Amino acid sequence: MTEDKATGDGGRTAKDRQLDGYRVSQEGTALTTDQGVRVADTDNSLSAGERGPTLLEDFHFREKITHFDHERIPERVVHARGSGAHGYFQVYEPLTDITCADFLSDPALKTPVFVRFSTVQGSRGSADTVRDVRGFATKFYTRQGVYDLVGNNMPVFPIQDGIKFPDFVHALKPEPHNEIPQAQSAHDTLWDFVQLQPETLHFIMWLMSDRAIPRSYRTMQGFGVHTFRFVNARGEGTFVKFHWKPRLGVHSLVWDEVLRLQGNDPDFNRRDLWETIERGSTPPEWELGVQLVPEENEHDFDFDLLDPTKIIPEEVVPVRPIGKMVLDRNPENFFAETEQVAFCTANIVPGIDFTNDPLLQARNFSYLDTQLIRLGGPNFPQIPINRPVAPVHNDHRDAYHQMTIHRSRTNYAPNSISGGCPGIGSHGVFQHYQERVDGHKIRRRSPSFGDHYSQATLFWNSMSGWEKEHIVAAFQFELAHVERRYIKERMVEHLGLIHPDLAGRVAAGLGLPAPAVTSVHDRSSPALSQARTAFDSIATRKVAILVTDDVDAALVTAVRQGLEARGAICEALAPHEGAVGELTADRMLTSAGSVLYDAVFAAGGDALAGVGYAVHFVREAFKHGKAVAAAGAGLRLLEAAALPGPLSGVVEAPDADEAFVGAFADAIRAHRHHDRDTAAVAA
Ligand code: HDE
Repeated sequence: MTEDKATGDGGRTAKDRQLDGYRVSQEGTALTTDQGVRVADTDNSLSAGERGPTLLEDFHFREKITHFDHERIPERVVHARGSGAHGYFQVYEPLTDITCADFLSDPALKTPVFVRFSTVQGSRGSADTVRDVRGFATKFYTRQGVYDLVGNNMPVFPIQDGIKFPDFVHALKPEPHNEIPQAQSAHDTLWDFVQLQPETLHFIMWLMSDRAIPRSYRTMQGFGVHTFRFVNARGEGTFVKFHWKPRLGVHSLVWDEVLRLQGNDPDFNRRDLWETIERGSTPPEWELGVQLVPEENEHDFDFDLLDPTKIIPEEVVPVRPIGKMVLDRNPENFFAETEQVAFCTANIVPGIDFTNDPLLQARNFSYLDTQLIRLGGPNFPQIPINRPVAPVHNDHRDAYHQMTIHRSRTNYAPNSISGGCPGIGSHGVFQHYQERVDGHKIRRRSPSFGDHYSQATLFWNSMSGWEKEHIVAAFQFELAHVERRYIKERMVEHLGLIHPDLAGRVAAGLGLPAPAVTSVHDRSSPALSQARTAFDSIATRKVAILVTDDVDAALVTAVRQGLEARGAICEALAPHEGAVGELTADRMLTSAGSVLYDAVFAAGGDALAGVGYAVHFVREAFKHGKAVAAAGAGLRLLEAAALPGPLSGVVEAPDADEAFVGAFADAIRAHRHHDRDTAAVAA
């Protein structure tokens, strides 16, 4: 059982080797029917005469069309649009004192994983960059069976009890009469639900924040959301909350950029993940952290640990880093892997268990149920991407798409004919945590779930100035799209209970009176602010270098080399493809919007200042808070762009020396310069 150790076999995991058995290459093959019969012609159907009717006996035609007619399966009812990747997880040190999970016991072990990131509201073909929660679902192929950590990029959920999920999702999705709007929360039904269901409010604060518009799947956090349980070999439990922290920090887009990206590249997040993994130099990486709460401290908080609309502030219970995950291989076939992967919160392994969080309990039912319709029957765990690497032996039989030829003469237990096999193992078996449960059968929300405002206030209090500005603007944008005035008014009232400052600012934009001031607490959790994330690297940031034929090639090379040595990705953009002076354009300027880049360097030559699209490009990048640099003849472009100043993140110099490159890199490292958010510049 050492095949998953960190060394050997070129870094390939047990899952890779298992998938090898299903991988098929078409190279050098001849076309056949599904029955293996070689085909002579696939361009013309069999007909009675050249201009006559098509014949029913054309089995190749019928098979080809029939297969095509059945190519689609239902998309996921939520999280329909997603992107997946393979990788591995490695624990830093054995956690055997708190959990008997094998994959958390040995730092030398690389457990294969498959991760699927997703948006929630939109259809499979919707744009990536929308205001939405992102799914962050991880399948660990452990030696003890499959463990699924099916999380989101926000640590709280809009509802407390799973029975409200259909209501929430119906309200969120396009409205039923005209199926508008696609992948947007800015419409009446969502906000109607929110104003009537204040348990949504903490989540709504997150949704209105920049967390809902991540720059990349690689720069967002992941959360298990629920409180789970670790269980050790002695059967002792510890409450646990899971956190994924991206190595490159938590970075977001800005709203205007989001809107323009939907046209420029609807696959922006998907492409970013794919290209980064293909490039290989800085594979996406997260650290897994846990917040641990001993069983006896369950009631030490002013909220209920079982309430999924609450966080445990990191300042109260610190996040302990326990391991890292690296995604280093793209799927080979989107449908076979990313579309057919089936996650389920009930897929747990020894050492991890549930709690009575009512949302989690509902999920444990929903996920298996949904796969039955989506993947067409109970044998979906046999689909290659879903197969555990641990051996599977049981008496489940038959059903649609059975892939296994069970040779046993028995399919029941107990049996004597097959020697009692498969028998009950004695070690490594899953043992449910022995929790005492006692109560009346009732339909009632626990009073301990009753406070819907304090943590929404905590979130607001924890934001920096620019984050608050973005939240206010998001509320204004969303509520401006709501037709019914009373819904806006009710929302402003709710916001007043979160923070009068928030309510007043949102109300002002909507032309509504600010609600009466109520007193709110002033506690904060600084760890919630993106202003405190990692800004230590420019690795994988994309830099556009604007050039024209009269460009100084040495200038471009110096800057490019300096930035690439720091891990950035540079592309030279010129008014035309092909040779530009002594350089070669990576892309035609007019085929690439500034929104596809994190920074822009105006390199020149002299002609650049006269290229209208280049002027627009720089102004737009500036408007979106990006690092803007110019040197040599490129300075003229900055003059033509007439950027307001002085504002941060604009770097200018006659020559591109090391100091210039260093200053530009520092400006890029800051990700976005938010003092420009309100700068009066049209782009
Ligand atoms: Fe899900 N959710 N969910 N959810 N969810 C699904 O399962 C559901 C919830 C999450 O990439 C569905 O296979 C209910 C919380 C992710 O394939 C479905 C409830 C969290 C994904 C479903 C929740 C999530 C799903 C749709 C409330 C964050 C995508 C297709 C009780 C912790 C997984 C599917 C992937 C997918 C039901 C609440 C995250 C219908 C009933 C809380 C990341 O089963």
